[in-house]
Amino acid sequence: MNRRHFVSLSSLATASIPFSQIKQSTLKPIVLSTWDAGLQANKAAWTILGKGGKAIDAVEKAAMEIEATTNCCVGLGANPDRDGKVTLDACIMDEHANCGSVAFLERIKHPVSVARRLMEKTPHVMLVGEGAQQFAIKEGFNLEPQILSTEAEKAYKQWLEKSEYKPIINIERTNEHGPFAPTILDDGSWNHDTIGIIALDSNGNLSGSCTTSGMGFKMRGRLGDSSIIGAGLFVDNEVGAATATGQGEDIIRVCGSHIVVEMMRLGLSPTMACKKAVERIIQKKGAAAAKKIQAGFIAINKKGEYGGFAIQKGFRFAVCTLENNHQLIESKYLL
Ligand code: SD4
Repeated sequence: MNRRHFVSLSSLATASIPFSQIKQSTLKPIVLSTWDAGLQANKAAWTILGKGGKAIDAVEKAAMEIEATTNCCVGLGANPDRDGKVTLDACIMDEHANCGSVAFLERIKHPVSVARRLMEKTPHVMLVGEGAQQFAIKEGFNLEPQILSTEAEKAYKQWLEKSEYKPIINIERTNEHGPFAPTILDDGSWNHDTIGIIALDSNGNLSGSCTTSGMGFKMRGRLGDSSIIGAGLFVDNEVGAATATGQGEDIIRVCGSHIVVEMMRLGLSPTMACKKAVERIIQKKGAAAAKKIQAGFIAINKKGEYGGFAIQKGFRFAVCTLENNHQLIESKYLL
């Protein structure tokens, strides 16, 4: 992604729309992605969904689009762990409840595609670390050089000055911008490191994907929610799909995306279902501690209704439907 493209996304970002002003669509297809980078992801997804293609292909393509960027978001250009190595987690889930997940994967450009290959070609759901890398290489994925992107190297050097291990997801890179800075900062970098994508295709089938470099400067080997089916992503083709972003540890504790889908099964709208998952995190963590973290969910139900909810202000998600062409939406929030 070049600078000009960033600027155009940034200007779109400032034009985000409060959720209440968005016309709800009950038309298929629809794609929803977390954060401002979701606009770019949705555009990639729409090249498939807009032509009547399958949701599973769309969510993989959208995740790949962002994995290929080199600006401290997700993929190999992202922030490293505290040992200076980029380690990636991703998962994918289709309309038949097939799922694949890779975690602690190094030097592979498209973890989401390795996850899909695992889902389609093996009896397993998860592969981690060296085993995941071996599988990827055997499947023809290139082993990329172990180097940091310019942005990540700069951020890592800055972090090394204090080497403070204070992982606060989604607000950790905002010191000079205030606690809840925009999701695209003035220097063009993103203050988050994950993208989750959920889609309903024109045949009425749901799928989702989620890909991340995890929390910047994390402990080596640390996993968040993003590659955990039920936490970072969950799809039930009879009901709906949900994905999460934010402090992975707290999302795992409540199995967040699974809660959202189960709440939709009970009849809640996608927005209210996401709110329930946020409330559960706050209930478990306590309001004072929850104020210090961010976690957000987005969801689509089988009818193509959609919504999102976060703990804090500042979470946005992108939607594309036939009626709402590439909108960025300010999520509702609780605290
Ligand atoms: C994690 N949930 O690794 C991810 C981080 C994230 O935007 O969502 N960042 O915990």
